[in-house]
Amino acid sequence: MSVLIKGGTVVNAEQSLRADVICDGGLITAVGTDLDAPSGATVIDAGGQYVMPGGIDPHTHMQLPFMGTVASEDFESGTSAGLAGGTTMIIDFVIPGPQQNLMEAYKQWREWAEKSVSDYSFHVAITWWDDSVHDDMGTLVRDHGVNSFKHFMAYKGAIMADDEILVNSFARSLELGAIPTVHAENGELVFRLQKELFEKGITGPEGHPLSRPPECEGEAANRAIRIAEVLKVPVYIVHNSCRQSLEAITRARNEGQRVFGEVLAGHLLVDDSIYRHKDFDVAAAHVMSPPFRSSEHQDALWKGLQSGNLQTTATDHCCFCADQKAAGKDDFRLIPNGTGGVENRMEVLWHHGVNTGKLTMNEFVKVTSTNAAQIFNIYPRKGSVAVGADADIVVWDPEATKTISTKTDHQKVDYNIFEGMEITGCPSHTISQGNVVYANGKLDVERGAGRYIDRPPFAPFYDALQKQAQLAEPVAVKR
Ligand code: URQ
Ligand code: ZN
Ligand code: ZN
Repeated sequence: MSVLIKGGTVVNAEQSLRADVICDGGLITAVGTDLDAPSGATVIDAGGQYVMPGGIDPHTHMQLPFMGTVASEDFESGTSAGLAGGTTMIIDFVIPGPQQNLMEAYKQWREWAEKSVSDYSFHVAITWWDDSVHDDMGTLVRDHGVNSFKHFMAYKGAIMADDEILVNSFARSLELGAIPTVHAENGELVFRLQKELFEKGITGPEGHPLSRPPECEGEAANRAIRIAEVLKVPVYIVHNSCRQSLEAITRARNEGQRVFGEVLAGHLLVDDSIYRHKDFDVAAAHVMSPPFRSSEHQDALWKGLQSGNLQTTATDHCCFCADQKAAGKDDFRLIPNGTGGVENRMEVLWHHGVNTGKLTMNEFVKVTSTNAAQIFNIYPRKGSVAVGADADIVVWDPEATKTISTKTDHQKVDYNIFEGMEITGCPSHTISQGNVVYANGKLDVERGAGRYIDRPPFAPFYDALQKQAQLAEPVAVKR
């Protein structure tokens, strides 16, 4: 299928220019003025619209088995919802249980993801440690295109990584040319605060944010950053929700340490008063970790994006419906943690970021696509409207208006954390692998069309270490 996107303004991270775009064979084959349509091409009139790299959401959990249930969104419906919102690639997570073989878990998630309708990749979580984990990390980098390893510093008694795991895995990541990423909350402190609150009789969702104060996040973010500093490895902090973790990142970056920070659309726009809502279902629908915070933290996070101290935006799309959240009806600790948003990330960021002047259009492209592509080493294949790049494109109508609601959502969750939000600016068309998969409100996707995207290691480390290993091999001395 070939597509001519005519009359639009191409907006990349570095520049905007009036140009037509031709996609053919899954790639962008031409970017220029007054291009003619190849014979049989689909022509999209992009007059008055912006032609941007498809969004990359570097943090989703489709059909995640978690806290005794399974997330309601699967890879087919979740990637479809992403396309409806202009996101053309997700990076999800393989999360082995403690003592579970990494390759077995990786194989399981690869099977689950085969039904995806758009491209995807996986961070692999390190939830335990022994020599087999060390070796499997190497196999995943060398043979399976994994260049990032996740560490949950929260979730004691489940998937929490202690300092021993962090230190071993961070060091191994450096050897392999991979980047460690962390969910930064002090799991021991959270566990204790949860217990104290519950024993005091605070059992409802209002206990959730009380048990996870921003100081717990700031401590863990700083600890992960300091471990990375000593081991001389880059580090990526996922879903920063507060001033304290941002301060840890900013300090390190100001000292030249290679630290990256991610922020969720939800943490920029939803505040913690929701946990005191009289309706349990509404409050529980917002239980995710780290929790939504007060406006003080939202303001700090916006400044983090504007200053460049936070580089990517994501959703942590991990959906649980009311019947699942009800598991914590009498004990907030049992409410499955997670909220949706993969369909709304770009439009809420455009409305509250670009329309308000907080972000330029180019900065919007950086934080919704290009930076994630560069950090996870798939740029310029992804994250750019340029000849030779994958034809993953969103045609953005800056005048279109909508009111966000589960009633019109494609994502499979019964509560939208942005419910009722009126926005201006959203996709008119989404192109994935050169196919028009979303046009004027209608999806036209194919189950299984999504591809697993290999993310190469940051070669210099890996190659150098391989050479070093060969040199170190004892050479048999001929007598
Ligand atoms: O912690 C995560 O990122 C996963 C388990 C999704 N849930 C959440 O509350 N963030
Ligand atoms: Zn997390
Ligand atoms: Zn997550």
